Amino acid sequence: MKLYTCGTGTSGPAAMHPCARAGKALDEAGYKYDIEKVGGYRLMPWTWKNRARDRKVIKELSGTNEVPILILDNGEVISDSGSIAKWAKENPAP
Ligand SMILES: N[C@@H](CCC(=O)N[C@@H](CS)C(=O)NCC(=O)O)C(=O)O
Repeated sequence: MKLYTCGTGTSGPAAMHPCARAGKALDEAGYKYDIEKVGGYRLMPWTWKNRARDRKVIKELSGTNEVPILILDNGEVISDSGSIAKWAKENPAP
C-alpha cells in the first residue's frame, strides 16, 4: 500500500492538511504503508516549473494533480483525503 503526498508528507494537523488527514486515518485503522512525496504544489510558485513532471504519476494514477492518493495492494486507486479516511474507517487492517 502506498500513499502519495505533497512534499510535507503526513505531518501537521489533520484538520488543516489533507495528506495528514489521510495518514492519520490509515494509522488509526492499523495500516503500514509506504509514503511517496511529490513536488509541485500550486501555492508554491517556485515549484511550478517542475510541476507537470513532479505530478505526472499522480495524473496518470488518479486523473487529477491533487494528493493525497492511496494505491491499495490490489492496484485500486483512492484519491482525496475524505475518500481515503472513509475507506480506512470502513476497512480496518485485518
Ligand atoms: N480536496 C482535496 C484537496 C487536496 C489538496 O489540496 N492537496 C494539496 C496538497 S496538501 C495539493 O496537492 N494541491 C494541489 C496542487 O498543489 O495543485 C483533499 O482533501 O484531498
